[in-house]
Amino acid sequence: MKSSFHICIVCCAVLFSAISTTQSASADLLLDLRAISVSGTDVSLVNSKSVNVTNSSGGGMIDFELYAVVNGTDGSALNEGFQTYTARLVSRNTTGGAVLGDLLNSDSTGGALPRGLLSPFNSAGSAAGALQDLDADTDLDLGSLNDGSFSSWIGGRAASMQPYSGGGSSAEFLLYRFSMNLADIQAPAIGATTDVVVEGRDIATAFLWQEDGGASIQAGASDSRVSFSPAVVITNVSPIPEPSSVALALVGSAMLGIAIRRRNRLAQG
Ligand SMILES: [Ca+2]
Ligand SMILES: [Ca+2]
Ligand SMILES: [Ca+2]
Repeated sequence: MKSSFHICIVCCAVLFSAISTTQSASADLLLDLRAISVSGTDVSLVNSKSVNVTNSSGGGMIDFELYAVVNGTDGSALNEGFQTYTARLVSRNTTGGAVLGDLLNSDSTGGALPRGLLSPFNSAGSAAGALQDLDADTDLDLGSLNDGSFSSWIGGRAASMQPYSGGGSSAEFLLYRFSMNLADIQAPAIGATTDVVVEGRDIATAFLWQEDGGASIQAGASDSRVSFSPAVVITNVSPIPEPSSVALALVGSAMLGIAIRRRNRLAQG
């Protein structure tokens, strides 16, 4: 009797854990920030979440895109939709990092791709966001810290709910493009990092989307159905040897190997 009661408790625990796992797997809305390209000799793109820089006075540029990724639960991405977001973008110095650079949301400072609000999330009432220093580290970020007012935030909205029509297993909507202008890269320590992050306005009307063809969902940044991607991490790395000097070193060690083998053969002969 005691053991069957125990088994029952275990079964309930397993069932409960299975249910919780299923619920947390429905990711709902993710605001995903990705580094897409870099320019300048002291900047390299590792992947969409990682950029390496070396100390220099040469500068460089990192280009970013902001996506909304909507995940319903019925296995089809084609009945997901997206309409509205209100967000800010900040470069924050962490773990000793101090890679400073103003964010840019217009095309006036060069670069191949258009920056700012991207169609169709640029209809009436949208705003590209104010350039201002949100974290007191002297470089310019984008948006606002004030949940109480729409002023200065990046706010993009489409005229109507936009159904997803692309391929892939999750619905991804390209919202916004911006760059970070690394005018003078002075990161103090090897391994120090600076995080570029997306954050949202915490007001119930900040985000508007649709899942599985259902009713529109409206929520703010702190709602459990809204999440934000990990930061794009800019890391100060040691200067990497020039490819030509690496090649020279390889040729040198190969020739040394040949010389040793020849000497050994002569000694044996
Ligand atoms: Ca910064
Ligand atoms: Ca700043
Ligand atoms: Ca779906």
